[in-house]
Amino acid sequence: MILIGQYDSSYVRRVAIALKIYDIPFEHRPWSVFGDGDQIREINPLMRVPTLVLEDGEVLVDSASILDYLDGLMPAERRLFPTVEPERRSAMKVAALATGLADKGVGLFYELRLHSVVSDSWVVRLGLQIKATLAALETDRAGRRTPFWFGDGIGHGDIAVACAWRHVREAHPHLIDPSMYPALAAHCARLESLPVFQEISQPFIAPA
Ligand SMILES: N[C@@H](CCC(=O)N[C@@H](CS)C(=O)NCC(=O)O)C(=O)O
Repeated sequence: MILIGQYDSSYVRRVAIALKIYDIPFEHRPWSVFGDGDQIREINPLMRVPTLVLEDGEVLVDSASILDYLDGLMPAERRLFPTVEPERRSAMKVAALATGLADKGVGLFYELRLHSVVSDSWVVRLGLQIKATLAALETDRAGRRTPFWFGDGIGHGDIAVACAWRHVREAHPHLIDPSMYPALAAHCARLESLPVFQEISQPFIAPA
């Protein structure tokens, strides 16, 4: 398998971390969506990362579909989402909030960086969405005592939250006061200390 995209993308990072946890070998092509956009478009018409090229040449796009495919390669007991309800829907909700948070963070970055006339109302809305989502995640995490979100083992929700938290904070250093989200900050710090998070890591680089 070939994973395309840089690890400063929270979506690419969470796919790479899952690949590592699943012990699935892959080649990494750290192409930039801007600098290497033409190359990416030849493989993925959306010009987005992550893009995963499979052994048979099939190209998978979008982190949720990619992870769903990878989960299907694993026996139920190794999957990073629970396979039974209601645990599955709870974990998917946390992961969806985290990826939605990442979407808002990326959207805010593009709005501020790429638009010659920035929409103030859109920027305000994105900021509200980011902070409200962080507050919801904080409340949920603060009510739990387990080392990971849903118990003793890492899951997709944990990974998605930690990747989105880091990306949003690095892309928007003045937007978030981490002291307002102590449970979330501690959760993400614990994950960042894991060897797999240290290996699959790249500080945010603003596109030129
Ligand atoms: N929903 C997508 C979002 C991926 C995404 O937005 N990736 C960004 C990089 S962080 C990207 O490719 N941006 C370029 C673009 O959208 O043109 C996923 O989960 O994979």
